[in-house]
Amino acid sequence: MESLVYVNGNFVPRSEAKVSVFDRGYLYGDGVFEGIRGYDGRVFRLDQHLERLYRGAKAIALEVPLTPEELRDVILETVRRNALRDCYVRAVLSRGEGDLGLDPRNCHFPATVVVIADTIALYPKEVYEDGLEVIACVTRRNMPTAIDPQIKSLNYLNNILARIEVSRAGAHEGLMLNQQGYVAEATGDNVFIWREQRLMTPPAHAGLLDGITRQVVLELAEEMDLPVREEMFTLYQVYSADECFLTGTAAEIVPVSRVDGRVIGDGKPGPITKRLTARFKEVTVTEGVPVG
Ligand code: PXG
Repeated sequence: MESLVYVNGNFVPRSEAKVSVFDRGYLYGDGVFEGIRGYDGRVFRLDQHLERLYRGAKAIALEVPLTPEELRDVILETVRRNALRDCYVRAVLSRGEGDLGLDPRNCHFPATVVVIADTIALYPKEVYEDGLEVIACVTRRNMPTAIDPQIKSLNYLNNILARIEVSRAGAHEGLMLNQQGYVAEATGDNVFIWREQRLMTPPAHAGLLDGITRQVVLELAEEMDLPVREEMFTLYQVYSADECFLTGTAAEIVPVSRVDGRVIGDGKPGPITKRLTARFKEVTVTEGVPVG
């Protein structure tokens, strides 16, 4: 059966789920989005995702026609109508349909609201056992003084350019450095290293998306009494780390086995990565908002 997609107030079959070619999301990447996961009939960290989405909308001066509570209900309803227990939800807000020209005042309709509930598998299953092959990308993370990476905007071209480098190198993922050359994040995930008995991840002001999975891992590390630092680090510190892993809603926690050909630790998921992954699995199936 075809999946149902929420488009501006209606649930329509996937093949009929369409927005105008005059939509500013399509014309200019003028909008924001979220990727959210459902586990065993519960939507994980739904309120944090909604907060980030509405903060991003505010930052780009996009007026959302639904309140966060209404959109929350729409997301849960979309999952329910598709009878999915494990899923990936994409919520997309674009400024809407209008005449050509950059000025948002050319926009005559309310913002476009789309909610898709589907499934996602970002990496092949083996990499969760064997680890990812990662490269450092030449494309830098865009500066916070341009589009702030905290805004999960529909402009992902910078990250897509980095992702093209990754595919051309035959790797699984890529690290993106900030303008100063410090490691910021991966193309669609955050990065952690375990080094000198400390867990480290770059701080949000390094110019990265403050990922919700990143926040969960920081909470779990604290709960497990692991020493944690949000601190800038260089590729040297990644190459010489004992463990490295990436985090993201789609990726979850995924071990890294090699970076630019350097084997991380013994090339297998390390004990800290494994412990965090095990705890992460527990919280994802127990703490989300029940779909009902
Ligand atoms: N950094 C970037 C640049 C991202 O886009 C993350 C980190 C992880 O954040 P969360 O909140 O998910 O822990 C993201 C997440 C997709 C897709 O296709 C989206 C992301 C990652 C991978 C795939 O929807 N964004």
